[in-house]
Amino acid sequence: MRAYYYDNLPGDQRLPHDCVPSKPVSKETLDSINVKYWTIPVEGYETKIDAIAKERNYKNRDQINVSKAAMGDIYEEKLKGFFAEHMHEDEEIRYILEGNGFFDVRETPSDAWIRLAVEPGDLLVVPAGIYHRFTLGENNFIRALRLFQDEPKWVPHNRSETTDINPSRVNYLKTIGVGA
Ligand code: KMT
Ligand code: NI
Repeated sequence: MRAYYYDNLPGDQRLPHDCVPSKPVSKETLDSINVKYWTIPVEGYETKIDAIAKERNYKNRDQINVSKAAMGDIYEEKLKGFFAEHMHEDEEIRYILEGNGFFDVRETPSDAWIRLAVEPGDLLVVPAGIYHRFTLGENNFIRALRLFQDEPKWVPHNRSETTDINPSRVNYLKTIGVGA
C-alpha cells in the first residue's frame, strides 16, 4: 500500500492525486494517527484473516463489491457517500480482494489528506473516529472484505460540528494524543 499526501488539486477523484514530486507518508506518520496496515497474500487469505479477526475480537464480516455492475442504480449515490468526509463510531478492517481504490485519511492536527492507494492483499485498520473518505480508482471496481467488531454499524457520520464532539471522535483524539 502506497501512502502519500494528496495534492488537493481539482480533477477526477479516481486519479492518483500524487504531488509532483511525490510526498510519501511514512509508517511512523500513519502510526501517529493510529492507521495500521499490513499485506496478506490473497491466495489462501482465509486462514490468516480468520486468525486476525479472532485475535482482535472481530465477530462479523461481509464482502462489498463496488462497481456499477454489482450496485446498479445506487452506484453513483454510494460513490458520492463514500467520498464525503466522514467517520464511524467503530474500528473497522478492510481487506482488499480485487480491484483497487483510494482511502483518504485526515492527518491530525495538520488536517492534511493522506491518500492510501489500496490493492489486493492490503489490509487496513480504520480507527473509530478518524475522518476519512473512499474512492474507486480508474478501473471503477473494488471487492473487499469488511470486518466489524460487533454488529455492522455501517453508519457514516459526515464531518460537522456534531461529529467534532462525537465521543468516538473525542476518544480518537485522546488516543493519538491530540487535545480536543
Ligand atoms: C468507508 O468506510 O468509507 C468504506 O469502507 C468504503 C467502501 S470499502 C471498499
Ligand atoms: Ni467510512
